[in-house]
Amino acid sequence: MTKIVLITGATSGIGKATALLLAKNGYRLILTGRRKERLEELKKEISGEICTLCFDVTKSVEVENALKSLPSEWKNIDVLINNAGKAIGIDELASGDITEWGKMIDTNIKGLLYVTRLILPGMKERKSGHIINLSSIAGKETYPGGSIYCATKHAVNAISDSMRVELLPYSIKVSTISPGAVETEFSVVRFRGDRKKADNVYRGLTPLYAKDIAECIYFIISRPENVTIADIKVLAGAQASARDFYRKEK
Ligand code: 8X3
Repeated sequence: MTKIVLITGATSGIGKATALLLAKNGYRLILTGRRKERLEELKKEISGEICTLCFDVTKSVEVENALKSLPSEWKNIDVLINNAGKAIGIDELASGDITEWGKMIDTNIKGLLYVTRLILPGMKERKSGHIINLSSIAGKETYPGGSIYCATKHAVNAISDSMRVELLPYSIKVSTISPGAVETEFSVVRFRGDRKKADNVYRGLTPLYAKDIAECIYFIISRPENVTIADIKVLAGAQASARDFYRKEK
């Protein structure tokens, strides 16, 4: 039977690239995001069986109402890809903005929890399912100016590792993917819209692209039943850690 995959944050970057690749490979997709117009555009762009749901992962009531509104033929979600996430700012803790901290914590940790909590009961009942949580190299390392973002991604790993044990008796797999430097809107958001600063992150090197991560996600979810990919750490070719890059300056 064709699997149903729900992707959060599907309207851009890794979420969108994953939606395009999975649609091509015949999955039925529930694409979710905050921006209704972008969801509508995406639906037109993708051929295949698509259902869209507009909600903000940080608002638990919105998440609950949206998931409850799914038509019965879309309710049995086989794969959940918790992709929605962001970094805002690269400030040292002493000068950090409390509102921005809240947005990162609410999206990257609470949002993932709100969505997962509502999808798990069905998976447990059916004794099958797969959760893929988007972590980051920032979930394995830390760097100056990254305290809150790194903390949220370390939390994603802790939640994923705990869930993997809790869900063993239900044959529900839990995977994380930990990308390094991927060129998406991520850096533009991190630098609060300053494209020059965002471009500087990838200066002198070829970064990862969203489709590279989408391919890893497709690999993770298409393994046979006897294989669980617990985590994939994927770096750009010219990257050795969160802070080590080999840049070819012009
Ligand atoms: C994004 C990777 O290195 O900018 O998750 O934190 S990094």
